Amino acid sequence: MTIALRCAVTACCCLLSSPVLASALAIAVHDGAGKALADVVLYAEPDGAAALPKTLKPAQIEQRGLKFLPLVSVIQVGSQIAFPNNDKVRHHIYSFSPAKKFDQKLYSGVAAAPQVFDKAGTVVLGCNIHDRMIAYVKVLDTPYFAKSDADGVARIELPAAGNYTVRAWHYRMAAAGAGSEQLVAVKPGEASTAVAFKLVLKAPVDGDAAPGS
Ligand SMILES: [Cu+2]
Repeated sequence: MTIALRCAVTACCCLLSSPVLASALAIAVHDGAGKALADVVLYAEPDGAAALPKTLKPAQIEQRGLKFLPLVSVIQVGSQIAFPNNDKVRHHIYSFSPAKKFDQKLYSGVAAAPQVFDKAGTVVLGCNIHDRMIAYVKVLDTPYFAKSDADGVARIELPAAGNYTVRAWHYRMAAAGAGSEQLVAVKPGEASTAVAFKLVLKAPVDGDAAPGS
């Protein structure tokens, strides 16, 4: 190892081992009846005009058993999603959503090119052949996001303490605004700040909402 390289490695290790006061949001989401709510997209935007870092991770939505998996995806603007078809039948994916319109004609396997989602918004995916197939993609400007698990719990790691606007989104939410947004003050030295959301949902329609509606 050259001296220059050794110095670089040592400096790097020092940076990694220096005490970093991590901040995070520990979020719990329930529906109007108090039941834990999974598949809620939660995201935080810091107050002020600080530039948001891009941490683009390629994602995928597979098709299996005539379903899109996962049902709900959350990505930062500019991210790519691949659409591997793991069914024996072909699918024809489309979106009419203004944030991302596309039409991927009938294909099998991994023949579909990944799509880049370059505008913030909500994208609803459907399949032209199988009407009941539906998936939701939430495309966000912020890299600070998470999705609630089966216990209605999510954790968002933050770069620093400060004031954040935290929002919750569910595909069956009655309306944005009502209880879906809060201002949260994250104090320095507080490892995790608890946030609770209660979202009022519309009743599920049989087969859920039609894609593109
Ligand atoms: Cu299909």
